[in-house]
Amino acid sequence: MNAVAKPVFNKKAITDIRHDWSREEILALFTQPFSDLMFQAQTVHRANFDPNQVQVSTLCSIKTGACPEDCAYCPQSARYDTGLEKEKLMAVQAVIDEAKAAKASGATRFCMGAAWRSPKGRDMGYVTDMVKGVKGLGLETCMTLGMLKSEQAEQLADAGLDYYNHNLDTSPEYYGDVITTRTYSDRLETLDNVRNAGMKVCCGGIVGMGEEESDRAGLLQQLANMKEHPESVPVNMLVKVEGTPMADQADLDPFDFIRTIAVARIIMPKSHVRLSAGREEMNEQMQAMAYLAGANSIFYGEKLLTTPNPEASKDMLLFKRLGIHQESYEIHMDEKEQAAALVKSLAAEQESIKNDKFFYTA
Ligand code: SAM
Ligand code: DTB
Ligand code: SF4
Repeated sequence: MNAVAKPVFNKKAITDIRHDWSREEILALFTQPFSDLMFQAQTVHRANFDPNQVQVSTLCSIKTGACPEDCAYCPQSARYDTGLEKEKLMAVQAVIDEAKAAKASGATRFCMGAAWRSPKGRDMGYVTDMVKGVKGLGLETCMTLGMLKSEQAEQLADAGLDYYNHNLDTSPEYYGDVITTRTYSDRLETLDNVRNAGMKVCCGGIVGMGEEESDRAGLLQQLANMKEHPESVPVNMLVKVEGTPMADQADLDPFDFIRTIAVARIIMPKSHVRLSAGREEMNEQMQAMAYLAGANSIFYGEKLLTTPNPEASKDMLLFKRLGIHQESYEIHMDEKEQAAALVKSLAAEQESIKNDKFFYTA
């Protein structure tokens, strides 16, 4: 006869924010029976969030391809022939137009990504204008531009950037098998600079890159043991792109992906956990299971940065079938400030080349 499962959590444990997780404790969460793990994740999720609410972000690649870094998963690295057409930095107005369209289709956060190792001095004025213009539309803003110095983080924070995305990608031990052109501690330094500048941190990683379960535990351990948990934790399933060194990587067991979401939910109870890249290859049942495991954020819109994502209408239909509603966002900027932000970004646009979606080779 089966023993009755003992309740694992007391009331305090489900809302407790801890920063002292050991690898063994995290691995013990991973390796327990699937049903027990899902029950714990649901318990934590329901104690901290509306379980039927999901935050919706749209991505925009403001500068595509020709990146000098060697991230083995990435279609935008100049080192791999992925057939991707490189593009110049988008013009400020073109970014604002895309943000307007994203807002009209229901997104509340607009995430701008650039295929850079780090932004250069001459880029900063343009990206800060993008932040101001997008914020002026009443959207939350997020950027991912590579490594940031503390002054650059401050400039972005001053422009009103809400979130900065910079992923640790994997465990410290597996990291060297994936990227050699920047170190784990470089990444931690950028994350410190973002936090010290007062922005919210969006930091997660990729699973399905040939790593072990212990590496997935190691990534989550790094995130949960930061001084403050990242407000947003994207869990990406590797998108295998022809031409990258990871194109032929073996598939990860889908349950191991769901387990990663569930453990992230348990050890970072108040963070938004994002069911991030890889949804195009997931069926609806798997996505529903990810929501059950505690995912409460997605990228919404037909494209991620360079690879496809499910159509917005399909996501809306799935939300309807599951009884999920979108998290709303209200901007607390007074109207004058909004108008000034828009005027400033439009003025910068006048200086850039006219009638061109792109600006300069960055
Ligand atoms: N260049 C900047 C950087 O790396 O910090 C920002 C853009 S980069 C494309 C943002 C993140 O996208 C990466 O850190 C990685 O986690 C994720 N990513 C890139 N290619 C991916 C892929 N093929 N599958 C899943 N996630 C991917
Ligand atoms: C994140 O963690 N995932 C997003 C976002 N942050 C920038 C990017 C996913 C990229 C997937 C591959 C591509 O479309 O190029
Ligand atoms: Fe460049 Fe970012 Fe891609 Fe790495 S992940 S190659 S830094 S765009």
